[in-house]
Amino acid sequence: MSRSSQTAISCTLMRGGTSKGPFFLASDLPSDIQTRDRVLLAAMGSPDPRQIDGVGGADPLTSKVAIVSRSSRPGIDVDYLFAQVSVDRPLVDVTPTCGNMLAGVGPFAIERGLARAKDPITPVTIYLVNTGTVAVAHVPTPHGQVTYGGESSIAGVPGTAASIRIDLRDTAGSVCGDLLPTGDVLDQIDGIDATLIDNGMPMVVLRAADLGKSGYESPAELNSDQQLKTRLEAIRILAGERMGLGDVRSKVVPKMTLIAPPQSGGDVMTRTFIPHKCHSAIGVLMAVTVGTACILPGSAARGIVNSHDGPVQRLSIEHPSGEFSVEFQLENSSGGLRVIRSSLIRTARALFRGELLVPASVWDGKNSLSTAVVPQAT
Ligand code: NQM
Repeated sequence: MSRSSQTAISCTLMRGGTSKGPFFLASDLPSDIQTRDRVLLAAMGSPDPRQIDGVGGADPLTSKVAIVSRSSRPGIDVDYLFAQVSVDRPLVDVTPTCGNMLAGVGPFAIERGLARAKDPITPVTIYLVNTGTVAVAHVPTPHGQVTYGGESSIAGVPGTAASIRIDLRDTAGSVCGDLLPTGDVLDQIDGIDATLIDNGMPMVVLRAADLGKSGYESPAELNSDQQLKTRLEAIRILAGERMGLGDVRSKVVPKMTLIAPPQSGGDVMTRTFIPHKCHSAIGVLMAVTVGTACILPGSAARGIVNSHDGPVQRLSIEHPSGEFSVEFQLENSSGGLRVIRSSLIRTARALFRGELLVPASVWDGKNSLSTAVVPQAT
């Protein structure tokens, strides 16, 4: 594996939804977690605001890694571990998952021989290691070949591509243990109404107006508002404690969403911080979680969101670059309203296949899961 002073690791660079990053087979990475994280930092070029010495795109949305392996769990095709590599800090966070990178997992699994393609669509069942939840990605595979070209467009990605329907189940409490980790649908933090919720992503949902914002500002405007960012971080730290996440100063969760009445025919307007930078759109599990907050009676979204009725509800979540539709299947149980399935459409594309090189001083290529030496019994 080691060529001159570099170690070569087999890799596919993929766009998954509105995110992008290298996809690795778990067996090609170091088995030891500290070494693995050093490899991921070196691969992306972190820490450095430009990630100049790596393949990261100098933005949280393009500083993401997917690690995929064949699953040994019954009924599951592959395990997907997501890693958020900080751009400017030497940190790799595997606390939350990423639903955008998830869109690339099905095609990658099929192309790397971890799932067998069917004609015309291959359902790939994926275990999300970070959150312990399961997703089924329906990958277009006419004649048993992954097809990336198609007619679907998603906000934040130019052009069109083949649509991948993703069904998510049992996402409630993915990191916090409960859908509403404080037990309440509405809390007060720092004098402000907030819904603290985790339906796949720990989130704090706040009304933009309560922070003196319209909710229609551009991400650039919000990103340059230091006063707002300081206030949001103070709320996030308090919320993180209450959500059972401990001290979240060096964690990327909870993420923060400001909501406002819809502007373009959707159901609610959003501005989401991940967690310190305003997203140009909204993440997948963030949309699922914010959408759930919008459906729950008595949440911070009351009076803002267009409400729907029935066991299957489609919510259009507006964001800075368009809208994100999520279909929710609901059940009314003794414990209240429950989301039993969320479905959405993403697209993905393999951009590059080859070897990613990291300095051999970071990793000499030994002790990957595929080459790990099994100690002899004595
Ligand atoms: O919520 C951004 C993204 C995400 C996360 C982030 C995501 C999700 O838009 O499922 O996809 O949280 O940094 O890719």
